[in-house]
Formats: sequence, C-alpha cells, structure tokens
Amino acid sequence: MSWNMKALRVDLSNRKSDVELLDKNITEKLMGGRGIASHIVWDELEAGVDPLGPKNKLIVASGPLTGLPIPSSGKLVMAGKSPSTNAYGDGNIGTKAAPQLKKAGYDVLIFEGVATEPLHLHISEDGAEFHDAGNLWGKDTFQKEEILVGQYGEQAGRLVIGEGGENLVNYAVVVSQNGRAGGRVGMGAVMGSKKLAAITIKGDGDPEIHDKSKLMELTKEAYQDISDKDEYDFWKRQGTMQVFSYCNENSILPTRNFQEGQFEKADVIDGFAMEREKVDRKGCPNCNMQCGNVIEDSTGKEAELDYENVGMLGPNLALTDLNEIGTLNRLCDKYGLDTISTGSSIAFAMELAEKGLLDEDLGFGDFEAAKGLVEDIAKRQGLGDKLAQGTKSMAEQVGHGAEKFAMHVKGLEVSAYDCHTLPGMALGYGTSPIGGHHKDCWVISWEVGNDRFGYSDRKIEEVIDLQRKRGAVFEAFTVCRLPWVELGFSLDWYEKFFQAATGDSLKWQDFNNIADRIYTLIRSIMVRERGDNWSIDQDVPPKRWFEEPLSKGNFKGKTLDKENYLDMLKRYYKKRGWDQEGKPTEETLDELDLSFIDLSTK
Ligand code: PTT
Ligand code: SF4
Repeated sequence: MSWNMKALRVDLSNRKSDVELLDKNITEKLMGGRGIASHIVWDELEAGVDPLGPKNKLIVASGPLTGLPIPSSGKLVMAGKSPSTNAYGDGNIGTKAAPQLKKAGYDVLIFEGVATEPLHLHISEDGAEFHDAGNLWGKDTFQKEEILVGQYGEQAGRLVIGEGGENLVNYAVVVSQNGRAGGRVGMGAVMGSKKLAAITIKGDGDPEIHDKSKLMELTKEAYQDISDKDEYDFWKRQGTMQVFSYCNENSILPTRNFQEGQFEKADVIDGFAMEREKVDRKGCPNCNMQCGNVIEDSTGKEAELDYENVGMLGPNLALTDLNEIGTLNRLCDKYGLDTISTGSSIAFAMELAEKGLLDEDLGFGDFEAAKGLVEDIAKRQGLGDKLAQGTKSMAEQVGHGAEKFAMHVKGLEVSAYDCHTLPGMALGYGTSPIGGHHKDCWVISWEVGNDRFGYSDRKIEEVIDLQRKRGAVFEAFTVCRLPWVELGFSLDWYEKFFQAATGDSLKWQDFNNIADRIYTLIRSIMVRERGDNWSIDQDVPPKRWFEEPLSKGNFKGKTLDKENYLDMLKRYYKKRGWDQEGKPTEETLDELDLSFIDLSTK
C-alpha cells in the first residue's frame, strides 16, 4: 500500500495527540503531500484566520512514494496558511524526517493551537511526546540540530526553526540536516507562532508495500539508469549551479534587484567558479545525485550553495565574491530565513536607498551591509524589522511609488529568474498557486528555444503541463522532481513505482487529472480568502518587467507587454476551466469531482 493511512493530530495548546484514519476517498482524489495538505486547509481553516495565530495549522505531509527506497524519495511538504501571501502556502523539504514519518506509522502530521511555552515534539509509533524546549529556543538551527542529534542520534528526522521562525519573519523557513530548507512562504514563522522549536521523528516500522520484490527490482534499475545518464557527471559537479551561466547568457540572471538580466561579473561566481571552491556534496536521503554544493564561506565555515541562493544573494545584490555569498547563504540557513526573499528584500532596500526613498547608508555591492541586514531581519531590529515583513508590506509603508521596485507576486518574492524577456515564465510566476515561486513551472528552456517573446496558446499549454507535473504530481507523490527535470529520468518510472508500491495502475493521464483537481482546490482557497478583494491583478507579475526596459545586454530595450500578458492570462484561465476573473466555474468543480467546494457566494 505504501500508505499508513494515518494522520497524527497534535493539539499544542492542550498537549495531547490523536491518531486519525485518512479518508481513502480524499487520498484517491488528491493523493498526498500538497493534495492532502490543501484539502486540510480547505476543510479545517476558516477564511480570514491569522496565519500567525492559533487557528492556523502546520501540516507536514508525505505521499504514496515518500520514503520508499526509490531514488530521491526523502521529501516532505510543509503547509498551512502563509503569512507572505495570506492564502494556502507550502514548501518541499528534503529530510530524514520523510522516511522516519512513514516508519513511525503516519503519513501526515497536523499541528494546531499554540503552546504556552516553547516545545519540542518527538514523534514515534507511540504518538507525540511533548518536551519543554527552553534549551532550544533562542538557539540557531545548527545548534538546535546538534542538540537533537545528541539526544536522538543521527538517523532521527529533524525539522527545526531558527531565530527567523521564532521572531515570525514572514519568509522564515523550516531547516533540516544543516541546510535543507523548505517552506519559503513562511512555514518557519507558522511553526514559530506555535512556539514549536523543533520536531524529531523516529520510527521502527515500515509501511506495507504492494509488491516489495518488484519495487526493489525497479529501484535497483532506476538508480543505475540515473547514474548512466549523460548529464549525471556534470550534475554531480555543479548541481543547480549549472544553470547560472545559461541564465546570464540569456539575460535571465537577476541583477541589482532585477533591473537587468545580465551581470558583468557573472563569470567569477558561476558554476565553474563554484567548482573550484567546492569541498563536498550534500543532499537528501535516498538520493544518488546529491545536489548541495558545499564550499567554505568567508570565515572558513561550510556553506551550501544552490542556484537560487547565489542568484539572489550574488548578482541581485551586485556581490562578486563566492565566499561572501556563501556567508550570506550560511547565515540564512543558520537563522532559518529563505534565501530568495531575504536576497530580494535586501536588494529592494539597496535600490530604495540609492533612489533616495530610504534614509539609510546602503547600496548595491556592499557585503558588510548585506550581512548586517540578514542578522537584523532574523532578530527583527532596525531596518531588518521592516524587511522581515517582505517587500510588499515594506513598499506599502515606504510609499512614494516604492511598490514599483518590490519584486513579488501575491506577497511572495519571485525566485531568481528575470522575466523582462520571458512572458511564459512570467505567467508561471503570476499563476503559481503559492505566489512568486518557480517550483511549479520552469518553462524557461522551452521558451528560450521556442517563440521566446510570444504569448501563444502553445506556451500556455506548456505552462499548464509543467504546473501539472512539477507543481502538483511530484508534490503529491512527495518525491524530488530533479531526476526527471535535470537528468531526463523518464516519467514512466513513476507509473511503475506507483503500481508496485500501491497496487493501483494509474497512468500519467490519471495523475494529471489529480493535478488539475489540486490546482483548482488551491485556487478555491484563494477565492475564499480574498473574498471581495479578489482581482486578476494578483496574477500579474511585478511592474518593473512591464514598465522598465532592460538598459543593456543582448535584449536591451525589452519589456513584457501588459495587454498581451492580460490576454494570455485570460486564455490561461479558460484552459483551466476558470472564469474570466480567474475563479473556478461550477462546471469545472463538477467535472473535477470537487463538489464539496461551493464558491457561489464568494
Ligand atoms: C525552495 C527554494 C529553493 S528552490 C532554493 S534553492 W532550488 C532555496 N534554498 C534555500 C536554502 O538552501 N537555504 C535557505 N535558507 N533558504 C533557501 N530558500 C530557497 O528555497 C531543495 C531542492 C531544490 S534546490 C530544488 S530547486 C528542488 N525543489 C523541489 C520542490 O520544490 N519539489 C520537489 N518535489 N522536489 C524538489 N527538488 C529540489 O529540491 P521551498 P531542499 Mg526547498 C540551502 O522548499 O519552500 O519550495 O523553497 O528543499 O531539501 O533544500 O531541496 O535551486
Ligand atoms: Fe535532494 Fe538534490 Fe537529491 Fe533532489 S536531487 S533529492 S534536492 S539531493
């Protein structure tokens, strides 16, 4: 079966926990991970609850493929209502907590209420143990994990927050294994708001597998297939950093708060420069293509670099020293802050200061200032307190047109891809179910190779196809998508894994139907949350990409076209079965068998 068909519901206010059976009807309709988490948010959260209040819930969800011996299966979804977007939000984290959750006999954890004092929860077959976390609270993520390893051993799963989460930074993440980070929509802050310093998970069982010997046979072949791929060796050398030079060459690299797409010093911090500094590789459990690039930061400590981190903390701040970028990255991991939103918020402040909209001695290229700001954000002091609320909120406070420089969608800062010249990727950001994140749709290589500046139906179909697979199916299987995305590991494998694990013979067409259901469910949560404030403007990416042309590089003078974008957006809605305002229609809800959703009064 590969499911335990069990959730553990933990009431933090009253220090009690209960095991609940999962509803088979829901797991069949929406699968696990993002599917099951979004259903819990729809079902259990009233519209308008404070994301950092006691009525929000923190959901840790696995799927039918999570934790199996198959490649790259050590992933979990962390979900709830996001303080960044005030709607459904989630993130995907690679962690030993993934296989351990299954071994402990659960598929899902639901944390509700608020503890009166900081708590550490230990989860096992026996349920939840509540431990006072006075010894953990106030410590950074590395220190917390070190203490927990001492208590529970290296194999126990650990999910911790840093001071960023404790101090309710809007984009605080949950951290595991000293550098895996998930939930950039503020799931670390949700955990902090519940006074939950850490979760550890350790189990001794194994979920039932439909055909274990078949699964083991497939697993062996699959690992071999991955390591035989032509791209495998280069991936092991550079991981996600392999895309850095490509982004610069194609004018996509975020530079000085996305003013430009090319950075004059890109070659000193690209994937090859990183290789020269690389001392180790790290990654998630059950993975033979580990992608965490470890280098020494400017103080000689280990830092883990991915493309997003270097893009947002390097060229976007006009920094040119990889070790210094490593220092900023390491500080984000230490404090449990999302590197993307941290980089974007600091770049925003640097630009405002340079334009005279902020009375601070701050400018692009200033490493010491950036370092100070990361600490100030985590500790919520000085300017850091405002930056901790994200660029949308800070722009509203600054006024004088500052919103024009705030690079977010729905309150979540966009990831490290400049879209002055990418209408399809801009649509991906605009319609991502959790705000400005690239995870659902990285349509860039298709777009650069086909109809780069077009707003065609074909492009919309490509966006939807990626959103289905990346944004819904992999998040519902709850395994890493990178073997497929980066090495071309065939999608057929997942039908076979699914069959061997669960006994159900679903095909990709069936998975895609589940994906459409998940997307429409998350959209419905948004409709419910926004109520009378609903506007299609929320699906439009930052103004800068429409209004300020690139001033240099191979695409000098280019911007997105607003009229064409809005027309494409409406055609996107139609293909999704949503009305011209972007709300799911009754017919679509019926067709997708989502009759429990009623939007008639919204
Ligand atoms: C993801 C976002 C990303 S996406 C990156 S780098 W990437 C940043 N990483 C951060 C970090 O590191 N430290 C930190 N303090 N903040 C960080 N914020 C940023 O978070 C990550 C990998 C990566 S590396 C990617 S693309 C893939 N993402 C997957 C996904 O979303 N789903 C899935 N099924 N598989 C995925 N595989 C890959 O996982 P968020 P991780 Mg991350 C140091 O969670 O909120 O979605 O933000 O989890 O375990 O670190 O693996 O170029
Ligand atoms: Fe984790 Fe990277 Fe392996 Fe994916 S490819 S499972 S993110 S180490």
